[in-house]
Amino acid sequence: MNTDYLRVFIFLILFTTTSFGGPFFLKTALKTKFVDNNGVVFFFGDTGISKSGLFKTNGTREGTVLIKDNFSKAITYIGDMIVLNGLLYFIQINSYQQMELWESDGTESGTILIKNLEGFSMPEEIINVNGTIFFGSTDYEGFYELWKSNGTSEGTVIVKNIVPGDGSYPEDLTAFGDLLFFTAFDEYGRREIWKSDGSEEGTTVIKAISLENSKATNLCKVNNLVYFSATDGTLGQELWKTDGTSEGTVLVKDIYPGSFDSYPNNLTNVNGTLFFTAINDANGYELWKSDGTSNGTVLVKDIYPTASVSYQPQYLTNVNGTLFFYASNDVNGSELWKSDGTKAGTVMVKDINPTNSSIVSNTVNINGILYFSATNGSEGNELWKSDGTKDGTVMVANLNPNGNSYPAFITLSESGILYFYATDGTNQGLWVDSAECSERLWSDLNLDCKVDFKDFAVMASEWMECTKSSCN
Ligand SMILES: [Ca+2]
Ligand SMILES: [Ca+2]
Ligand SMILES: [Ca+2]
Ligand SMILES: [Ca+2]
Repeated sequence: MNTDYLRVFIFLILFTTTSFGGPFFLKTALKTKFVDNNGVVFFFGDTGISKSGLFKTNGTREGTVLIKDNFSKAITYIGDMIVLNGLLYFIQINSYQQMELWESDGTESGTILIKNLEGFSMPEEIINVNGTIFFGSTDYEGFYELWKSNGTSEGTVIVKNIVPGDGSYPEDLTAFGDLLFFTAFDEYGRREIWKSDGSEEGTTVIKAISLENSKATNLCKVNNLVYFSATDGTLGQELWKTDGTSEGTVLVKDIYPGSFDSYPNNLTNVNGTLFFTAINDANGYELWKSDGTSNGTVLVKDIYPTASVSYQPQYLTNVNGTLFFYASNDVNGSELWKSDGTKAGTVMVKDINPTNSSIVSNTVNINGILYFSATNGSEGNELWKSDGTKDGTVMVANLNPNGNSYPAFITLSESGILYFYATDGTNQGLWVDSAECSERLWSDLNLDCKVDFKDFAVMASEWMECTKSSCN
């Protein structure tokens, strides 16, 4: 037997007997979101000291490929990323502290700078409205305004200089059919609700709700309406709705009667019903729902049965028609709850941390299962999942046996592989959980659920990588 084959044989004998299940570490990565493009996931990985590059992965080590290195010699800040028509769009800050809009088709030559936007104010979000991407950016005077791009340099332009000589600071970007709804300051310093068709003349205030400042915020599209929080100057910050017309922009309900604010927040569409949190005198901060009418806007349940305590329910997430959220009662601390919209159907899923609160966050619906980060009080902040039952609410893995793994950016790719950011105490970056392998074989280096000669090729290439450069 050839000595190479003998080595492979020994290698396979050594490792096929050892296996473990659950997520595994794939690549050191920046703490930015993972964006799926038809089963291939884009992310920013580490390529050296203070250097990063754009990678793509299919969830295997051999399928994890550097697309383009060295966007910036300094630490790179990556803003929001979206995929549109098979192309990745992202904003990064270059080494001159200027924002740049980039596009990538997944190849190095196809990863191109669309436009240097020059300003430094990083937008929180890029959104797609019917094939046009919208984002906030600094204009040539250095003020933050609404921009759009069609993927070309000439087509990347300011939509409207809403407040010349100052910024309008667009926020709450929301797609509404062919239109963008958003909030922005007008020239009088009032934050109002706006709409835009992408043209300068087609970018207008929908309704100036208050002569002072309507403080419009928290937009959420449900069916053919956008709900939001605003004040008319008399009734305080309350729930409003709009169909995009001035006359169709009306108060839904004065939840905290009179000039007091109910501060509608966490607006979430659950299969056509709006859920949100609001405060009033009788109940404190609680879970509400609305069908768009005043009578149909009701408290779902007074979970913390005193008015004075204001633990606001958080992380409202639609999981195939069931609302999951994080809320506090007077017995269990803050824990995972679910609601079908009825009082009786609003229940704590599980007291995950029996001695304290479970610090639920990063909630996401993955094919009808809620994935989230939480702590049970003894094993640290780890990846959990829930099917809505007590027994079906379990820790996926204790990735960091000596502390917190802090899972974040939990993303399902179209190929059914779960990607997330976490640390096991040593390896910080991209972790993978593939549903395809019922159990993970330790020597399955290319992560195809089999141990064979392909794994030896991965081992050999990693060994060669390490001999030509300094691995430690
Ligand atoms: Ca009020
Ligand atoms: Ca209460
Ligand atoms: Ca608890
Ligand atoms: Ca742990």
